[in-house]
Amino acid sequence: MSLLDNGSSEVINPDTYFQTHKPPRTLIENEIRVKEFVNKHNEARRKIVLITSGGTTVPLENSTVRFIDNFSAGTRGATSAEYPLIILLFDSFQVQFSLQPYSRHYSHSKNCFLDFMELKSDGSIGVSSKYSPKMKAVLEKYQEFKKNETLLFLDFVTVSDYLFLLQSVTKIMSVLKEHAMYYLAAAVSDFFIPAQKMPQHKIQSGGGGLTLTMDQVPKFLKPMVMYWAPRGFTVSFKLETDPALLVDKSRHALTRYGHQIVIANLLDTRKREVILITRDSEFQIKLTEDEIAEGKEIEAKIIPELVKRHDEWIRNADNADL
Ligand code: 9Z3
Repeated sequence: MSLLDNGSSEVINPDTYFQTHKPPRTLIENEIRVKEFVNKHNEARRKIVLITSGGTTVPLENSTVRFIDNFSAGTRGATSAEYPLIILLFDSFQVQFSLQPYSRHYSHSKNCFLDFMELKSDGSIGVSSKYSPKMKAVLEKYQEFKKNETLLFLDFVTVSDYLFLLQSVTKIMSVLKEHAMYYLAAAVSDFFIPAQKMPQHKIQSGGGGLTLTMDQVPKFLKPMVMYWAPRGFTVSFKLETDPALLVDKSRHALTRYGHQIVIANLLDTRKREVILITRDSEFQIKLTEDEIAEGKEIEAKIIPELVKRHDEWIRNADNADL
């Protein structure tokens, strides 16, 4: 007998999902913030990249005590958001905080924050001289983005928050047409328990084990690419643990959803090797041993490649309009 039986799960279409689930309480205020941000940059004809980052949780109770989480630390999204682009980041805000751009260099460090400090001879407190060159460089970049207001930060916790936010944000960003890039790096749950099937209160123990039946999360990429943001440049990530499945599953996603790029990565090697897959090409991006030793991050190669391809996408659309 198999421990897992995922053949009988119900498939809900995205419209039904949105009709039968409550939007997050902060959705309207977030939509207002996003509209302001998008309109400001759209007036200046700037490109905007939506980065989704971190993992979504799946609650087991409506008044949630327990939930299912996943491994994502949000490194991919937070690292990608440090490049000089106009960015709308939505990031998971789990119990184990997901990493955020700039502060990520320190927040999950094994050092206590006090280890980064030192007492100066005049009695004042400052950054330890050992860490200050790197911290200065990060601080300069951080202050630059704050001054220019080039990053808008929104957060989600559950897969439901994520889906509602994604629908709203991509619809608002669709005014940018080809100037929008959607970079979907969040690790989105594949299975969930619909609100109407969840108990209201904490599941009680004492009656033996617990058996869960979960439905499949609706395939939101299809309506996103077809209706919410049809002219944008969409890049999704495909995560697998079995190398034999990776490329086929990524190709399948491209044909099924009709978007532009799938970045295929394996759990174990995701920080040093990915494959950019389009309908007619495969392009490997890899860090060399020397680059890994220097501390180079793979996003330093992924982002410029995507910016180049997005610019081509915009040029092709401009030529088609002529
Ligand atoms: C990814 O594959 C990301 O690269 C990682 C990054 C989540 C592996 P970390 O956050 O890890 O840096 O620790 N994201 C997409 C995973 C995903 O849920 N993809 C869906 C799928 O595979 C399609 S949108 O079906």
